[in-house]
Amino acid sequence: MIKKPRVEVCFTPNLFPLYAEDFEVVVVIDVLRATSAICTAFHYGVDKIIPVSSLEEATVYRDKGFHVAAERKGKIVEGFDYGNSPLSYKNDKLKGETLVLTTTNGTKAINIAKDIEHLLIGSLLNLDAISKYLIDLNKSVLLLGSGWENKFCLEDSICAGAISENLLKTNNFESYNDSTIAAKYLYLSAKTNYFGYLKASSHRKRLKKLNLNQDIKYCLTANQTEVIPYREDYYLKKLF
Ligand code: 3SL
Repeated sequence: MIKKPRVEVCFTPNLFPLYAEDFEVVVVIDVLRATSAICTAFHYGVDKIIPVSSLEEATVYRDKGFHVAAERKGKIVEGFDYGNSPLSYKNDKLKGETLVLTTTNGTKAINIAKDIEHLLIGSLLNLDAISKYLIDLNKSVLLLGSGWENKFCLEDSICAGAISENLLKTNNFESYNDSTIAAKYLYLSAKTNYFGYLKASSHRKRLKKLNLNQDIKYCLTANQTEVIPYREDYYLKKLF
């Protein structure tokens, strides 16, 4: 019997080593807000994004004259021109340019998975587009939530549940892990009203305190772009 490719969910980056060796494809998800910002920046014409994990690396790029975005704890880091608000990339200021990005969790998760053959960027914004791409690719895929400082977070798990459901309902994929079942049920409970469902979630509250409600609403509105960012060498490009 031909084995079907698997789709599984890994809730946090520190669990990634437990899953990594079974997968040729990893989708990194940070709905609030890094992967939503990345999808938006590509949608509006950014050419390349270099994800870096530390502020030290970001500073080196800044001093060389790159455009650098740096976020920690939801805020733009002093001395940098850009942060992690997807809304700030909804314009053509960086069209054709390279952006260096460092965020609290999202860019770290991307770099943790850097040795995987196909590394893609997912969010609710490109939900259907990335699901379709993964269905066509027909390889085993791990959906990696960025979490918050290696702790579980709801919005990434819901998005992972949505993508895994899209794949599993084709009957061309299978899954064995309870994390994937849990993500599916979170998604099914949340799918008619992501914003309301996440009202008590830690990151929604954290961003609300920073007056970032518009960012939250935007990031939780599915299917606003068809772009699929992927890792090529040390930077991200968009496939479509
Ligand atoms: O953790 C991250 O990478 C960020 O997306 C966090 S924030 O939404 O910018 O606060």
